[in-house]
Amino acid sequence: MPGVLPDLFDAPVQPPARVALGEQAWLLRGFALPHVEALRTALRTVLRAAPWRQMRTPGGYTMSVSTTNCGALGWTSDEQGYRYTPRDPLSGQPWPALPAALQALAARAAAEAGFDGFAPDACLINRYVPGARMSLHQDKNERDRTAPIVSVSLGLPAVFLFGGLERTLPTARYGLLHGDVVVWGGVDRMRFHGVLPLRPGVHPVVGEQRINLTFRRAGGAQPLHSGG
Ligand SMILES: O=C(O)CCC(=O)C(=O)O
Repeated sequence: MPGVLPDLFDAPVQPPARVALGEQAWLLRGFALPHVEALRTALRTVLRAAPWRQMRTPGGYTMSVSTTNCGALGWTSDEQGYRYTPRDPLSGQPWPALPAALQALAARAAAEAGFDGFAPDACLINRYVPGARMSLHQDKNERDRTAPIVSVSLGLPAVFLFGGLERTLPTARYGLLHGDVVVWGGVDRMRFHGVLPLRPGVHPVVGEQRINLTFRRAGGAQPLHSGG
């Protein structure tokens, strides 16, 4: 029966649109692709007010990523520790506002992963150049840990490490591509995670770098939804 079997074998292999990283943790492949231009425009606006800087860790090391923030609260690190601040310590000004389009994207991704009503008040933006990495850590500076974390990747591919609730537990590795979104919350909210050193390359849209935006609820509890 010509024409039957060849169709089966010729079908392109589609990567799964959603990959379960845990009970309440998902990798949403390409979820941000329709919003890349909005993300890049927002990033340019944020950078004019709050340029990249390499923060120092409490232990006195300089982080390999460059960082900025937008939203009511911005994540900051220096010799005094890790914390969220309402103002950019470089300028003394409030962090640039979180653009509505980005807030909506983060809320949609969270809902897709089972977390309705996500209202981020902080967006940490990290820039990785080749060799830059993020060591294994837990996100624990946020007051509201009932809200998930939504992480959007742009540019060069990276290897994301997703571990357990103890640093020593084994980590799984996931390739993160331009436009991918990872969401973790609930029972997976406190899982250790990190990024291996970025390999050199040139991304056709973003160039020789990777940009990661993580949306969080860093201040008080999420607004209550009245429903209906
Ligand atoms: O760059 C990433 O994919 C993860 C970033 C991260 O772990 C963080 O900002 O806490």
